[in-house]
Amino acid sequence: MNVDDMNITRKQLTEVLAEIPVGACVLISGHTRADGDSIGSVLALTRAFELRGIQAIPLLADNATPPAPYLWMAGCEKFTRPEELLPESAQSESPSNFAADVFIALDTPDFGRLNKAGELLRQSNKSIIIDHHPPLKESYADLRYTQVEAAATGELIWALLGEMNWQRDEAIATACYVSTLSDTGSFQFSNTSKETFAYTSEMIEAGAQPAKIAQQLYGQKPLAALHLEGRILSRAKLLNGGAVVHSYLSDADLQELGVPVDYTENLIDLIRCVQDTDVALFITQSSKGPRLSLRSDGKFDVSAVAQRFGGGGHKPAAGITWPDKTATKEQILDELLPHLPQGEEGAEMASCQKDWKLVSLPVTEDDTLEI
Ligand SMILES: [Mn+2]
Repeated sequence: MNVDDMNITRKQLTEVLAEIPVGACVLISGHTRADGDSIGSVLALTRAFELRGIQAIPLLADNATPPAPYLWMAGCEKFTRPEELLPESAQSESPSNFAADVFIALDTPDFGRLNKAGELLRQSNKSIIIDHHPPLKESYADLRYTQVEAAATGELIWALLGEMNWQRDEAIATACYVSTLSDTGSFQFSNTSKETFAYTSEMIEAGAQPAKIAQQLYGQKPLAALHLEGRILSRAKLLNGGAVVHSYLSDADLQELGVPVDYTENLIDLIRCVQDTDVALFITQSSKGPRLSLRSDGKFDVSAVAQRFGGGGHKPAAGITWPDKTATKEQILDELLPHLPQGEEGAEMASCQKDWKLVSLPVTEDDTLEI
């Protein structure tokens, strides 16, 4: 389809959504390896349809349960796996049919990231993408609305529901807050704007509880997850003359330490704080092949580098599923590092050998008074 026909304006999107009738079967999906924005935006839009008397089904892209940190969210129990709607028959490999009236893909710029839900999109009568990722040249749906200025798809959904005068209850506010908190790295990343605070302020007004949500998302890890983080921190290394900080993890680490995959989201954030670095690079070696995460402070465009290797994302945050599934970490670094920023010769060493004057921690009169 011609790209110009497929991209729609915000006004057109609101019209399309408003015209979906009661009784329609609506599937709403996020992307593979669901994160906070994927889960939050899907639950928010599902609930918004429900409040209009339209039965929408929140769909996972993978045949898995939502990650543990999100299970407390209202409506999370309604998440449906693609295999529940498309059971493979015992005789043949081919899945059965399930034709939704409307399939809405959220936070997912490319078809591959719909994973198992992709087949359900193909079988649907109409498909719509609502997203904040920079749009790819080719689209996979009938209609596409993209707003790259939105910090999260959940933020976009919140604003959209407001513009359409659709009801926004506490569950929707909470889901959109989860989206925004996740995608802004707790309001730390360069996508955090004054609009972000304006919208999250409205979400709090409507019942979202910041402390409770932060505690659920970041304050409820199994001890083994901390041990995994320790391993990742101890492996952190400076490359490219100190311009790149790198660490990694493998399936074997998870098995050895007994960490569920649910606690592997955003591990790259552990290392991106190293001073004077421009890019953080995290490599996950799994049975499905290597997966890379790249982050920058927004000055260096990591999505351009990711695209060279078949990946994608935003300017400050991108990912790559490495094309060669059998590549070692060293081979990946050899190919990738020339495309990342270069620092000065010897800077890696200098950063580790600063002449710190502090030899012991300062002691206060009464340590118990320190908070
Ligand atoms: Mn997002």
